[in-house]
Amino acid sequence: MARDRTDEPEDAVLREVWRDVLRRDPHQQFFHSDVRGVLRSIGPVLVEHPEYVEVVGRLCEPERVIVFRIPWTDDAGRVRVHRGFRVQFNSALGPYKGGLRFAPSVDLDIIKFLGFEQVFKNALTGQDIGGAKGGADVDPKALSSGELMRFCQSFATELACHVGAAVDVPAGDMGVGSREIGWIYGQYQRLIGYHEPGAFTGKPAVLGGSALRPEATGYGVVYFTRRMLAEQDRDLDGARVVVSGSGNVALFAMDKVVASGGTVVGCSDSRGSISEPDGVDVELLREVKGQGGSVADYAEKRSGASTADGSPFTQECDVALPCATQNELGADEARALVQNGCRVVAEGANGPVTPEAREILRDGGVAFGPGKAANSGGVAVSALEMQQNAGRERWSAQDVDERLSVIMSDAYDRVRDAAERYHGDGADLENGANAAGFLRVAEAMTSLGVV
Ligand code: NDP
Ligand code: 2IT
Repeated sequence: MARDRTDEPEDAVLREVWRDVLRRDPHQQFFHSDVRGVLRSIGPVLVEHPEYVEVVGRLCEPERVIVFRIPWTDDAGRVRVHRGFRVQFNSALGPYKGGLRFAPSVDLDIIKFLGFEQVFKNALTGQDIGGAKGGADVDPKALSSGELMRFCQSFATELACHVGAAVDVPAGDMGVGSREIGWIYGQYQRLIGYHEPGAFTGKPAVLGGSALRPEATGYGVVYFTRRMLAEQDRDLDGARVVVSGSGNVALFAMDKVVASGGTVVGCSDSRGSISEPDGVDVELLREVKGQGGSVADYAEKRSGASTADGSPFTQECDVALPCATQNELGADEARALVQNGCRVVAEGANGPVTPEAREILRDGGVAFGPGKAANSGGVAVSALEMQQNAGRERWSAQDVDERLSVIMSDAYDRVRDAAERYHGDGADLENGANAAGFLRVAEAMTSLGVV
């Protein structure tokens, strides 16, 4: 896709930016695909705001890319080495902010793609945070708890001189939860020699982690989905929902679907998918996953559940929430969703729906909520955690939930309004998210001058 000349932007400036992106890193397909989507959306914004044309080239080049070695010793005494990353993409709106991913598939392409997404996502939250992403090419599930702690400490030792409450504030992502953030923060604090809880978010509550940060992404996706359904005069009450994944985002999204009167009829993990028309028992699933089990292990305990080899999205549903990983919902799944009468697809994960699948959904009349808006609840509550840490405050779960709900609703309005303004009535939310995110970042970059 990336090298197809017919895919080039028509506008001369955007075309030059696109060619530079391809030339600099010819193999970064995830990053290319994301940049291309944004360039496609912002043309009409640049017609209204020609003063923002000059920021586009700078916006597509990360401010700083940090790649480092992570040496550590395993339980057998063997020295192991992994590669760590932090891409500090854009700091125009505030300190760099974004998660850390531990997964074998992590490489510079994935981290740049996630960092670029984060710039727009963070802008859409309305909070003053720049965009970044990081991680390491490690499989945390293959490590003992002691090994993982030592790994996190080695990772933090390298990262320490690049982060800080006013510089760059990492959080969790796939394979990194509050336990790992606690270990990373512990090593960071030891190195700097004083307390700086605002340097990391998603910490355990006892270290200053915000109430509802673990739940925030999953709850936020459902709040966003409710606004999408309301646009169609529908709601979640009685809706059949497929949620892929069964990690942090997926499980809390399932909780909120059930609390909203919906039924989770299917889910998945890295080892397979299940279907359960009468509704997944989310607490039991959480328990099984917490013990290292799979969705298939869960299904064995439930008479109404069955396992399937392929994707969870080929079964009948009204709403689909891909909450596992990138590129998990392709053309075949999109066709099945259209055929089965699905009304809304909202991305809990980053980039789970392929560009081809998005087109099929659009043509099939299925509303699509892009991740940079729909899953922004996690980073939004991270920003609330930074605020609490800075003020030495602790807000109640109810207080945070009310703020989250308002932030998601405002993000929806921002995206909807930009879609209509720049791409016409009925325009899809992806164009709106790119346009609205760009407007905020471009204004900040222009105000700062050429830096
Ligand atoms: P977790 O590591 O907690 O969970 C990931 C889930 O996805 C697991 O159930 C995992 O399976 C499953 N999975 C991984 N790879 C595949 C695959 N190839 N096919 C099917 N299932 C797979 O991560 P999170 O829930 O935190 O993150 C999920 C997504 O949400 C990611 O895209 C992340 O970037 C995004 N996100 C996360 C945020 C957060 O706050 N955590 C915020 C915004 C977005 P298994 O259980 O077998 O390991
Ligand atoms: O993709 C994401 O938005 C996250 N992993 C959360 C980032 C954060 O800083 O809370």
